[in-house]
Amino acid sequence: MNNRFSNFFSKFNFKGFLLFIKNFFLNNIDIILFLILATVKLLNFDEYLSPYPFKYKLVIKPLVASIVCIIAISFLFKNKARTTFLYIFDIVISLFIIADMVYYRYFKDLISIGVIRNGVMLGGVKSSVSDLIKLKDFTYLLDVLIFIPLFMLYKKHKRNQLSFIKRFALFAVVLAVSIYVDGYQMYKMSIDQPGLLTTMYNRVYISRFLGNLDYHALDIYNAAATKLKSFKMLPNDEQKSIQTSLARNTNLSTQNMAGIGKGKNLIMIQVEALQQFVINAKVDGQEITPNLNRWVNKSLYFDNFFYQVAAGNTSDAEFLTNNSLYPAASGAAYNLYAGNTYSSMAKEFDDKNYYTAALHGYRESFWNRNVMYKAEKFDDFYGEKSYKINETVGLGLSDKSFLNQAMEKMQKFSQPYFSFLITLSSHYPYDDVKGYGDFNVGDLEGTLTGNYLKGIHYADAQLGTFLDKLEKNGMLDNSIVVLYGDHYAIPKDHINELYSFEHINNPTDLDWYELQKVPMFIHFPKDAYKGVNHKYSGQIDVYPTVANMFNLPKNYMLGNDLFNTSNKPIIFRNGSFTDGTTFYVSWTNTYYDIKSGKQISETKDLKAKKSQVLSNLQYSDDILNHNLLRKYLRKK
Ligand code: GP9
Ligand code: MN
Repeated sequence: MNNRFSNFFSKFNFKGFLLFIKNFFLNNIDIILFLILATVKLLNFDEYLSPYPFKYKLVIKPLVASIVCIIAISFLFKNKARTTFLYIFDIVISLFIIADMVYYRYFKDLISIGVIRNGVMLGGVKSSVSDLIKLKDFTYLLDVLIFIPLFMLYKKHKRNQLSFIKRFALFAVVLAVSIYVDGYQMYKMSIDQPGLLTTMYNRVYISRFLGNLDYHALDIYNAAATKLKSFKMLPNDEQKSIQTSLARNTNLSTQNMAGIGKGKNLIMIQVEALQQFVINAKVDGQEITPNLNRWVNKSLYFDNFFYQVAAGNTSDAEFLTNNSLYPAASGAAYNLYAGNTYSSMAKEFDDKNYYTAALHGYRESFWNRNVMYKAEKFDDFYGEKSYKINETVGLGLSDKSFLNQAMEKMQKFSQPYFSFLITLSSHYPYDDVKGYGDFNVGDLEGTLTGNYLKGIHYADAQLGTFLDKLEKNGMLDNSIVVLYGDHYAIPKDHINELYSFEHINNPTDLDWYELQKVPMFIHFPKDAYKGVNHKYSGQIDVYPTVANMFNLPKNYMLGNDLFNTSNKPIIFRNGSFTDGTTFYVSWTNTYYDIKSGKQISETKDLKAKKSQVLSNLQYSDDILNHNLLRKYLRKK
């Protein structure tokens, strides 16, 4: 054994090996240094974002792969240009990190193309930008400064220059391997967090688990893909049909409830995960939502009102009720189209000299709200930073404290005002049962549905107190209240709990869809117009209905005024629809007769309806992708 080793070593040309290593190192210091420095900086920033002990293993693969992608591209350049390219990219990475760090300090989020495009860098930041930039942030630029002399020297250093073919081959191989590794990590995330890479709703999460470079690459890709769609010219006849469709509420034959809100305040409340099955329902002999039941009875209640959200979830609900346009075909409109022009509810109220404010107790940048509310022309957005975080229940500030503090703010609002409030505590997975307080859910104890009932019972109590206070202090004498749920509470993977709670045996897709309602009621001063309206309706119809009551322009809405239209299809983003008589379920291409619950075959009329539904969705996509409202509003 020993002589085999001694033979090996005697033959092995140790000197030659050392020379090879020395030359390799001298010829590639720029790449080696870039790889080390970029990895250290990006890992360090990742650790800064991690709320608990940082595990580099969770991010090292995509993070290094993204850096190697850049190194692969550098092989396309000759030596000197390669060194300059890597040096510049080292500066770019440092600037990304510093900018994200400053933005994160205030918004607890990362900068995006949308943020930059809408100039909402630190808009509304109470402290000046300088307070947010810390000296230590510039350590991320230290290497850039220290290596200037080395960089200048190294560029002059004689290195053997690979031919273009060899450099291209290196580029191709290294890029392919790094994209494979990085792409696989992104694929895994897209499985683990469906929709996240297209909606980008949790930018911090993407950066933490893919690395900051991948996050910015994905953000730029999504923004570019959306922009590209806008270059496709729309034929004139299509633009005409879009405008006709948008103006569907301008020449209606009736004018019921027109102008009854003139000069009054509008208080619109979006309730987190308020699904309709809890209204007037009981668990273990107790009412789940006693307060909302009481207010439903004092209001005009729409008991066949559907949520129409898609990947944008809560933000889609807001988008639908504030703009009467459909959610994005994929991704979240609040992220993808925050640079668009809208004829939003806040804008039109603004034009009527209303004070308009959005109020929500969670991070300002979550769902890109701080950017989107600017695009929707809200005068103010009172996000998390505007409240004393003196009590948390569920995801953040408790509904109790949020609604109390919101009330204090509203009392100071100049009238008339449009206040849009979004609650938070009853948020999936409803696990803050301690915070929700005691509420006996019988044998549902410990189940998701049971915890949800506790959560919504808690939210109901806070909403009851809030509405009662508004009534008591006279604020409702001159205000109309619209309250609705944002989306489902019980997800599909727990739907059997809901079927059993509702005593539904052998459920069909129709049963599932009929449960996808959220309550919506409109309260008028002195409890006027109270009653139940069974009309099939959806979140997209809120704005036209409000516009009619408050004499707002109604030229750019795809929803229908519920007081002056009927039998209009309620359209869902996946192409399903209902008109109150028939339900079409797109994923099985099946029609149901709602009364009998039976499947029915497609008729000519139903086929025509289905194609009209798809046109409506296409119109909405074209409006967003081509930012058509900017064009139409400019022409006005
Ligand atoms: C966060 C809250 C929840 O601000 O609106 O959003 P969701 O997770 O329900 O879409
Ligand atoms: Mn929600």
